[in-house]
Amino acid sequence: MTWKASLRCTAYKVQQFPAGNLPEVALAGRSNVGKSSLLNKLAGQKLAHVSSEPGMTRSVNFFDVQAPHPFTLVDLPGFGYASRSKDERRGWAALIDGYIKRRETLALVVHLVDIRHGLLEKDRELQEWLKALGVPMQVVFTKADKIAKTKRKSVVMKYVEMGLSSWSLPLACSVDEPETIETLKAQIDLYLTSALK
Ligand SMILES: Nc1nc2c(ncn2[C@@H]2O[C@H](COP(=O)(O)OP(=O)(O)OP(=O)(O)O)[C@@H](O)[C@H]2O)c(=O)[nH]1
Ligand SMILES: [Mg+2]
Repeated sequence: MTWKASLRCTAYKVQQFPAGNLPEVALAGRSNVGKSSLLNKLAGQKLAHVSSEPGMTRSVNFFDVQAPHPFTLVDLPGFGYASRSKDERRGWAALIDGYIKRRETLALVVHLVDIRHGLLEKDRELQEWLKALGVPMQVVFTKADKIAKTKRKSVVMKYVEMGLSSWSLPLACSVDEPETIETLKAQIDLYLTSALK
């Protein structure tokens, strides 16, 4: 499935969010978990900035995607990164908060979690908060290449047994394994097809 994406808007403040006209799928998760990297793979081109240092994305970036079901893919700043100044962290938190609480077109949050770490406290807080707001979420374990293919299923099942909310069974993705990216694309497409009716 080929998707074509283009940047519509970069927002540093809630006031800069564009009018929502398409269903939105937002990538959320801790800093450095691989949100922007995954976005680039989904889009099939390098649109978002990636860094080995946590705290790279500081704005909310809206990308319009031409797909069987057109939608907007949103790259959010990461959370849980302690080494920035308090003011800066407060600004990002307000931005993520403002986006998730107020975005009427938000259809699905893809919650990215590092497969090596599983859900940490901040991930649990995000899940509780989304549940309380009634926002559907799909869990995706990132950096799957860090774990042998033969062990992935049992690792994912262990995290499932420990408790998590996900629209369908969590997926394990690696930016270096195109088949895992295709599976996620199919899942998002299925969500947009079936759940939004
Ligand atoms: N091994 C491996 N590394 C990855 C993968 N995805 C991302 N990375 C690396 O993880 C680091 C962080 O990637 P980003 O995409 O910038 O992470 P982010 O979640 O957008 O980070 P913030 O914008 O700071 O919240 C980079 O060094 C990436 O190369 C993956 O699937 N496998
Ligand atoms: Mg990023």
